[in-house]
Formats: sequence, structure tokens, C-alpha cells
Amino acid sequence: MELFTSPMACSLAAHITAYEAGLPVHITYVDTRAKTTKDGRDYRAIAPNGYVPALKLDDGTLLNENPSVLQYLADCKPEAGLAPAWGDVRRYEVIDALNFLGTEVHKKVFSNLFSAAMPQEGKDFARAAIQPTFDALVRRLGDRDHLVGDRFTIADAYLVAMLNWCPFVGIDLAKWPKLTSYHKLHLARPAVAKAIGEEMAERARRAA
Ligand SMILES: N[C@@H](CCC(=O)N[C@@H](CS)C(=O)NCC(=O)O)C(=O)O
Repeated sequence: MELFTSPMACSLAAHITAYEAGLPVHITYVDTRAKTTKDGRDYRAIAPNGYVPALKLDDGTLLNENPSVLQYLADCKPEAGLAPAWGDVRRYEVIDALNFLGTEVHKKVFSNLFSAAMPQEGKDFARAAIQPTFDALVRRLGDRDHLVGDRFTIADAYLVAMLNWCPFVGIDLAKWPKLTSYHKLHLARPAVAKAIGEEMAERARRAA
């Protein structure tokens, strides 16, 4: 399996998941602006949408959306407990969380704030969505440290990856103490720290 990731993008969630599960995944870095891989391949020839994450399976199948990539990786190692079994109601809670994260948090808030092409009205719309969306995350967490059940799942990997972006779009996470402590707690997980360490190193290599 080959995982295509861009340093500190949402694909970090898949990178974390691969390490949490101890899967033998080949990591390939992508420059999503140039649409090239670190080893010089045309990324659009691999993933025509041009975005990450992409997971190329050994049979050639390409998965290119966070919910499918994360669930596939989790299902490769069920005993790691990164996604509950199919049929368990908790599985549908994980899917519910992944969809909320992908649409309300990732696209409605962060993607609009990051986009250079987004007109001011769109940025204002995204900024107005921060408070209710982050409040909803706090409600989802309740008094727990995980989005679903009592253990770290792929939904947490996705949220942790996105909370890293807050300082870059002017979101003061300190306004949500629960999210601040949640983020800090999970950044200390060895698999999370390892994936972030590698992606930060790749980012520094690029900037040099
Ligand atoms: N539909 C995809 C979108 C993933 C996405 O937005 N990836 C961003 C990084 S966080 C990306 O690769 N952007 C570069 C581009 O779209 O050219 C998903 O929800 O998983």
C-alpha cells in the first residue's frame, strides 16, 4: 500500500492511522501545488483529483477521500481498535463523526479560510461558522477524551490533524478549553508525534 500525503495536510490523519495500526504503508510526499510526488511523478496521473490523502492499494485500487482511506486502514488491523466492527452502532458513530469533520469542520470552516481564491464574503461565512462548529465538537466530546466511545479512533486522528491548523487561520483554540486539552492529550500519543515529526521534517526540507 502507498499513502500519498502532503506535510501537515488532512492526510496526516491517515499517516497517524497507519502508525497507530502498525501497518506497512509506504509514505510518499506530494506537492499539491505542483501536483508532483517527491520522487518526481505526476500526481494527477496517480490521483486525478490532485488532492491528498490518496491510498493506492496493492491491486491498483485508489481511495482518495478521508472517510474511505481512514476506514480502509483501520479495517486492515481491526485489533488496533481504530474503528469499531461493522454492525456495531459505534461504527456508525465513527462515520457520523467523519462526515461531520469532513463537511462542517474541514470544508465549511478550514478550507474556506485557507483558500486564497475565496472572496471576503466566503471568509466571513466560514469565520461565522467557527463558534457553532467548535461548540458542536465540544458537545460531541462531552466529558470524554475521544469523539466516539472510550478509545482513540480514526475520527480523533482526523480532528487532531485539523486542530493543528488553528493558529494558521487565526482560530484561538484557547476559547475552547476542552478542545485545547483534547488536542494536547492526543499530540502526546507516540504514533501522532512520530507522524507529525516526519511531516514537519519534510516541510522544513522543502522550505530550506
Ligand atoms: N474531498 C477530499 C478533500 C481532501 C482535501 O481537501 N485535501 C487537501 C489537503 S487538506 C488538498 O490536498 N488540497 C490540495 C488541492 O485540492 O489541490 C476529502 O474530503 O478527503
